[in-house]
Amino acid sequence: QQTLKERLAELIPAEIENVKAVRAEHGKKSFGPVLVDQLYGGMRGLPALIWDGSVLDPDEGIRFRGKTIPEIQDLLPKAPGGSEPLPEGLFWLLVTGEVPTQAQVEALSKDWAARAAIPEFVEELLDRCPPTLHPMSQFSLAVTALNHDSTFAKAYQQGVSKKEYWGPAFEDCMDLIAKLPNIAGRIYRNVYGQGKVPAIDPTKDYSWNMANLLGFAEKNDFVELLRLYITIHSDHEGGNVSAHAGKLVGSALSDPFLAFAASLNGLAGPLHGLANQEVLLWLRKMQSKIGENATDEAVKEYVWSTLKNGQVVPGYGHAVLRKTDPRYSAQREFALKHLPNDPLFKLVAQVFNIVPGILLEAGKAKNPWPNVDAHSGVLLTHYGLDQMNFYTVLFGVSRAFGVAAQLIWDRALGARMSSPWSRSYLTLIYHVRSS
Ligand code: FCX
Repeated sequence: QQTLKERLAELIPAEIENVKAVRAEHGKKSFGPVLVDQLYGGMRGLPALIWDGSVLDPDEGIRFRGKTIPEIQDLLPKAPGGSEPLPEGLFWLLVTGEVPTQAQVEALSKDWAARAAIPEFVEELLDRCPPTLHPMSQFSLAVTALNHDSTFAKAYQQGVSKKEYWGPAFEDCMDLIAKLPNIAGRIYRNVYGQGKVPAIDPTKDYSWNMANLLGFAEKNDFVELLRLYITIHSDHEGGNVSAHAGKLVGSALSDPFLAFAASLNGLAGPLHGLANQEVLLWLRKMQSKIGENATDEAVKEYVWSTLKNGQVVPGYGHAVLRKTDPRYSAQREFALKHLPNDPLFKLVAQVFNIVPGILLEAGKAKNPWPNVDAHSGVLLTHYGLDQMNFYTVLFGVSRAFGVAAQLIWDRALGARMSSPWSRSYLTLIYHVRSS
């Protein structure tokens, strides 16, 4: 049976030719104008990056290699007795564009389990972090430190040819994904005093091991939740801060560990991945202010007070999406199936009925609908993982899948160092006035 690396080696030459051909024939054509508003507006809507794993449609949401979330839930291999897709399969799909077999996915689980150990000095580094250091900062430190054993950095120092970059980059990306559960598990146990980190079980899948490292593997529904969670958080096209940062830093031929640490630092921002922590904090504050089982009127008043205080409603709005995030819907489906009577889920559903109307009435947000972060925390809390400042770490474990897949292809296709042109205000004014 073919390994992922062998399949990739077959796919790369044709893809190199495709890119060459498209650049030769269309290289001087425009792919859209650049508006002055986009320069000041966070580059919204500016098509400026190649990202192959996924594409985000404002109305329909994410497609992974052309497939929607319900499609991948249906098509990708599952664990024995499970009904959620295994993230191993999603990674295969992101890298190759092909749906893997059950045996290929099982081989990936084994491969990652075999690569999962982290160096002792990284364990010590984490053990020395004060529990008051945010879990995302600890996560980023540890991932940066993995660069110590980077196959790519070593190969580069030894003068590897450009044509061979993708091989060592692939090895680093596999190591990166494989080692994240041990890092995340250690942070969780250190920060929240949850005892010794258990060993990886090489007979189990990635998500089971992640759940076990956190101490929740005996709850089968939690393991299923993690399989879904990692799958849907893996990739969201290339323009979001974490994906973009990883690609940008990787383009300097910083190895995948350094590149992904940059992704994590971006994900740690409250407008991006940290929003899943913020949502839970916001819901808990709401409960302490207006009590549980509050009326719609009381919830409305609380939402308005958030806006009047100059704060955003966390978990709502999106830079690209203009409808309810299908990642939100997938998690809502999971909640309806597994925890329909959970009081916090009921509050999340009540908020879902109220917030969009208020954001529309307030008239600022271009998208009043919920995003992925509005729902993830309530699911984790239900199973007892209620340490909200850990939530973004799980988002980070998942995001590695999408960033890694693109880093491999960027090295395979010889992506050049990213270097867009920046202009000063005065240059801009001169240009627009004289054109
Ligand atoms: N609550 C209140 N105001 C909001 C809002 C919200 N949920 N969403 C957008 N707005 C405001 C913006 O702050 C902006 O105000 P300004 O004109 O005073 O600067 C205005 O509406 C227009 O913003 P808009 O174009 O709709 O949104 P942006 O593309 O600028 O920003 C984010 C998108 C996601 C940053 C924004 O909607 C937000 O802050 N949401 C809350 C935080 C959040 O949930 N982030 C997670 C997003 C995502 F899923 C992820 O990356 O993980």
